[in-house]
Amino acid sequence: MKLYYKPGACSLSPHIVLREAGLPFDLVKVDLAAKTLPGGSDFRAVNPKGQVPTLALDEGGILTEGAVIVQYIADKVPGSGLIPMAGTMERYRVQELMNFIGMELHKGAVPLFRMMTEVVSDTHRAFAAKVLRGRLAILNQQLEGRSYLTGEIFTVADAYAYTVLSWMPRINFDLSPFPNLKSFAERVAARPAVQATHAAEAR
Ligand SMILES: N[C@@H](CCC(=O)N[C@@H](CS)C(=O)NCC(=O)O)C(=O)O
Repeated sequence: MKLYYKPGACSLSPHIVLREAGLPFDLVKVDLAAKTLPGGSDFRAVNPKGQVPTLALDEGGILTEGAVIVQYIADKVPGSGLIPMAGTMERYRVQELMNFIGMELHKGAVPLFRMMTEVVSDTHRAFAAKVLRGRLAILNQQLEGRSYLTGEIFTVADAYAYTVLSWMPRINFDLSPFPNLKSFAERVAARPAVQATHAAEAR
């Protein structure tokens, strides 16, 4: 497998999951602004969406959409705990969380990034921040009395939530009203696979 990524972007989540799963993979850094690959070729020839994460599969073809990519990876290592078995209620709970993280948190944070300053009005920005605060309060509540989002086992939903939370300093979003989110982010950051992921993306 080959993961197309941009350091610190939402591709961090499948990158973490690949390392947690212990599977072999290659990394390809994408210049998202120019939509080019190392060497200068057009990234859109690989993925017409021009977005990371993109996973090139061993059997050929690509898989896109981070919330689906992480399930594909985790299903390759049954028993890793990264995702409950398909068809179980526990699986739907993880999917419910990932949909919430993707639709409400990931996309909800986008208007707050500095690169959006010219296209997002102050009113829109203030509204987006208010909505995001409310959604983060829900995630904070979900973590009450738990180490990870579904309990004591690290799943793909935790990798995605951690990725989105890692953007909060960059968008000047104060997490101090959410102590469970802060301790969760620290707990995930301390995992050896997560540290290895950050080290690889810093190279
Ligand atoms: N729906 C996609 C969204 C992925 C996404 O937003 N990727 C961003 C980086 S975090 C990106 O590639 N942005 C460049 C672009 O959209 O042109 C997913 O969930 O994987």
